[in-house]
Amino acid sequence: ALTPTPDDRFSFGLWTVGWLGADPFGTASRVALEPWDYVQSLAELGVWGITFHDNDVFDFDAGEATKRARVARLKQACDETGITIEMVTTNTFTHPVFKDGGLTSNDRGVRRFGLRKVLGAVDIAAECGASTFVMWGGREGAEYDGSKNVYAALERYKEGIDAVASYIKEKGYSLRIALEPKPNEPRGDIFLPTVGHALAFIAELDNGDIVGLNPETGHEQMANLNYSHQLAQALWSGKLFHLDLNGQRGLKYDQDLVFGHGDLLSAFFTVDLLENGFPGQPDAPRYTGPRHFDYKPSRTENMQGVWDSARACMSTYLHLAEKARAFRADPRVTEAMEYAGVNSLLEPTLTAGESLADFLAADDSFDVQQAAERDYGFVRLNQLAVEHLTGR
Ligand code: GLT
Ligand code: MN
Ligand code: MN
Ligand code: MN
Repeated sequence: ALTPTPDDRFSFGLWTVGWLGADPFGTASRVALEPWDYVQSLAELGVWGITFHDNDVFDFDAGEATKRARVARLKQACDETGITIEMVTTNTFTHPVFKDGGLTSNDRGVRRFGLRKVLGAVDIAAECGASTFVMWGGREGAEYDGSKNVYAALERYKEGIDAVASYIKEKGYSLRIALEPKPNEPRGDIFLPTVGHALAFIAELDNGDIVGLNPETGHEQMANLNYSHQLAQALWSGKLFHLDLNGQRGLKYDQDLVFGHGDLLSAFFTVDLLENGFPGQPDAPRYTGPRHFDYKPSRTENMQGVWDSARACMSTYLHLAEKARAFRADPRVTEAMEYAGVNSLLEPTLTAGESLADFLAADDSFDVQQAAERDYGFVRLNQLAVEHLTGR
């Protein structure tokens, strides 16, 4: 059951298994394969889908004919191996022209160039049958407060995202945009640093109906946030369009570890939410998209380690899914959740039809002292999760 099949709908970015290990201190430790060669190997592992940036498939300065030929070759490899291209995105961060951002650069010429590049990638996404278009604005930000008018930057960001969304609508593409927050790296401060900031931004858009989120485990954790809570709020807002699963150990550079190799207990509850939904709420929104991994095979590994780490992401997910199902089915957990009042939170605070006047006049004969002394049993409930996780 820990061997993935396409039914599990696991997907990988070409830039994940394709990461060559170059970091700010060292050059590549592996050699590049062609995009279609990664597809072949991923299919053999039981992967369902892939995702890519325009420049994972063709060079930044490739001509039209080369672009077309390479995308066609990739598509063909996907068709032949039964792999779905589920998401496409644009690289607006590697080339130095984007050093001050693609959509929020102080240089208007760069913004016009960046927007054209993004629209070009939207066409590729539609042509490849993708359903999601991710926008990670890693270079949209600043190092120095005085260098950027943040009000104007947000106006330009809105202008850019709205333009991309209206292009999708005009063309009749069945694509939705998913914004990917990150607090910092490569910029000192990135705009839309967390899920919450992105949700507030989306609410201000003219075309926000087709704009949602692609939250990444490590990115939220770099902001010291609880990833499962961020997923939950995105679901509550109807905006969890896609996700980037990986691992991160604490507040440091973006590690992009294998899923589960960071905060394992948090990964357990992430999978629990994705697989089992909100407890006691079968009708609440659920995530139905691909289980997408955005991780980097460590620089210490050769190709053996690349495929081992891709397999590890998937088998850990399946393992946690099994554990999370057993956790929810355990009568001790049901009892502990009952004791903890987990389902009592489903009940509205005001009674149906109760006016505020009635409410203020009501006598609940509430015992403050007794409530203050109540035991919630959250620790016992959490220990049951730990015991399921560790197989005790
Ligand atoms: C880049 C980034 C990732 C994003 C990718 C999408 S690119 O690797 O670090 O988190 O998801 O643009
Ligand atoms: Mn990501
Ligand atoms: Mn990351
Ligand atoms: Mn990353």
